[in-house]
Amino acid sequence: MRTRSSRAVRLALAAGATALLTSGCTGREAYENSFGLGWPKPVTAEGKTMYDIWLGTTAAAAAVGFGMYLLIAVTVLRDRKKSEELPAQIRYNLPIEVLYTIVPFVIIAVLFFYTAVGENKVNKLTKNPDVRIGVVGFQWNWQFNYLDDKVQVTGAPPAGQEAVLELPVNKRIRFIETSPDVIHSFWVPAFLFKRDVVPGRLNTFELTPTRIGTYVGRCAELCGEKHDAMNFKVKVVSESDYRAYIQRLQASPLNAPNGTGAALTTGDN
Ligand SMILES: [Cu+2]
Repeated sequence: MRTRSSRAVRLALAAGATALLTSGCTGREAYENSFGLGWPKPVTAEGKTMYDIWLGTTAAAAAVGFGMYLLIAVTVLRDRKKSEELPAQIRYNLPIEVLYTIVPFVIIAVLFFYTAVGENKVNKLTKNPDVRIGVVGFQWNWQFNYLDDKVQVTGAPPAGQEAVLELPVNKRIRFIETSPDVIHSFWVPAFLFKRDVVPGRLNTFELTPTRIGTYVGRCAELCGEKHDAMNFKVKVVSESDYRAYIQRLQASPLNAPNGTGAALTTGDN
């Protein structure tokens, strides 16, 4: 029995050491390779803010959780039945009651503060964004309007050609969303950002992609029968690749404004 349990302990230690060694790195590298406690690494400047809030709230939740388990363990071990004598019967303890009213309030206030500050930072609109993209979510696909260059790309519904949104790296992109039918939701997990696309409204936000690459995009609002066909891709490319892409779009008559689906064009604001 003893041998088996000591072998289990040794195995657990070996597994832990292997995990540490294989993930062993420092600073920036550690950040790139870490698992983000369940979150992907953000590839936008704004995503870092949300990522930090996530890490902070998770750390706070973990601290509260460990604190509770510790208190339970102390009570279980210290106050277990020792004799037939009934322990002292206490009705209330004012200091402790005040403490467990104030402490959660302080925790919530701090979390609320950082959330509000982060939200304001991420929602901020600038006077002169570098690129303006009109995003139209419709049943059941996406249209991306390059408003500065007057070209557009439309994904073929329901599951034909996937809509691809190309964006230049390190440029501030303004997204202006709308929908001609029902509520959709523009979601790029790697951006750590999601915003509903609402008929009759122009939801506007700005993001700055910071890493070249191809990222998955989804509709995150159940919008009807072929909701699952509303997949798209975001390609973050260099400035020169972006210009070349826009020129290719301009050369194709299919991608002229209103070339496909006049009803879908986003208002220019
Ligand atoms: Cu949708």
